[in-house]
Amino acid sequence: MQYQFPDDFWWGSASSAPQTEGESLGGAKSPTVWDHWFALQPGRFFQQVGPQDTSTFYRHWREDIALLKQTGHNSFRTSISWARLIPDGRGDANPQAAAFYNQVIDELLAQGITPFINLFHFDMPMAMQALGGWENRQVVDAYADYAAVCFELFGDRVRHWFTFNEPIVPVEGGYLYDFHYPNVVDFKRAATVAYHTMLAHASAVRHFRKSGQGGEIGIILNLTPSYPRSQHPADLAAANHADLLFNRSFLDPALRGHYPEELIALLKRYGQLPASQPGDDELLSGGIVDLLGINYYQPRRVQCRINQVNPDSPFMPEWLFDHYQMPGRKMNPWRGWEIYERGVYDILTNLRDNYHNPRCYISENGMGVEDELRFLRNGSIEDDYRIDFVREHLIWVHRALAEGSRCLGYHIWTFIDNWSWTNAYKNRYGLVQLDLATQRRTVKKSGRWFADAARNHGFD
Ligand code: BGP
Repeated sequence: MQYQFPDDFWWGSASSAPQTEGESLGGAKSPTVWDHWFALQPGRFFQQVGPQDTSTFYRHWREDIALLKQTGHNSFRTSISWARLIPDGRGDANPQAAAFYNQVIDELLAQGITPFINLFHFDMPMAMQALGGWENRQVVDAYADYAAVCFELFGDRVRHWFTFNEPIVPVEGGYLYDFHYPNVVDFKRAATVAYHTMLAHASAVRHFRKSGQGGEIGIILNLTPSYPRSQHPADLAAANHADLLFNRSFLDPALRGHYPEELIALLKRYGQLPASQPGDDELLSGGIVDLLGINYYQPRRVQCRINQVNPDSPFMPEWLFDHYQMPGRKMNPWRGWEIYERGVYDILTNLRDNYHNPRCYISENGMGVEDELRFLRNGSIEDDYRIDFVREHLIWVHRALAEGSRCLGYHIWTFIDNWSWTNAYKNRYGLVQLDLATQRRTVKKSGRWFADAARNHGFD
């Protein structure tokens, strides 16, 4: 076998409660920001398909876990819905929801599939958002209590916990660039949300350590390597600023237990430093993770600003750099994201060299494609482009492993075509095709390829 991976490498996929569970307002679940926003502005969602319309894992979990097995998974990430487990965000767990998650965890284990459980995937309960969401420290405390409930209920069987998936996305989407609720555009508020999210992370880690349950806890970050247009010092400075704001703002507290001095100085210089309280630094220092999840989709290419900033305009990250599109770059035209497979290697070697080579794994990587029915042959989607995409990324992971990276696995995004934020079902990512109308599931060619790779611990 040309590309052989360790026998205990994690082969799996990632998904999330809000994108798969369905029963969004049933099953005693309370609304999240997504249900609320969809009710307010259905026109923002592709073909007005909302979070209620999913593969309905809430009812199909047993069938889906059988498909996980069939597609070679030895591990699988999903999330717990805070709004389902504790409908008002605070208080006791709903027994019906606890029973659902217990069944899922037990069935995964019975099938030999290790559950990776994430506690928050963009799905703020509306009751908490009504208090100000992550801007309000009471929500930080409520989240920590929710995490403690999860450790107590499921910690005897779950060995791999994650506090957050891509915590920067609600910051960017909800408070900077207007693509998530609550549609605020304000850097200072964005910085506060980011800061409080990391306090929530560290509080959950503290509860986890106190619980004495075995296993490990981590965080999942979408890392976007920042490549400068040239080696000119001004372009290098632009890339460094983008890296500080979009990667190191979460990576450093998660792996080093504190923010980079350079980031603090930068935010101070522009009057954007969020307010802190005594005890925060100590709390953050306890938030160092055991395991880092890395979501990688695309790099960030930047150059120094071409035009001068209008000093009267509100501060935005783009004060510090301009985006730059590399000529000849490979693109995923449906998602508008650059495909740069080597980026995953650059992330892993950066972690090895600059962050003491942490235990980590690729927690998301995948390719969303529109109108996949074009590739239907004899009843199954022949998605060779997805196989190539995964293969090419895995080859770079393989090389990083050979050079000493402690990357422990690879999870594709995603298992089954799922509902995605405002894009709904426009782009399909799954190893398994979903017919939304009939709920019929059909394994794609990539699902069969993935099963073989997982069973053979590699591929040629
Ligand atoms: C990541 C999210 C996933 C998923 C994926 C694909 O940022 O963690 O939830 O949605 O991106 O992106 P999209 O669905 O927006 O195309």
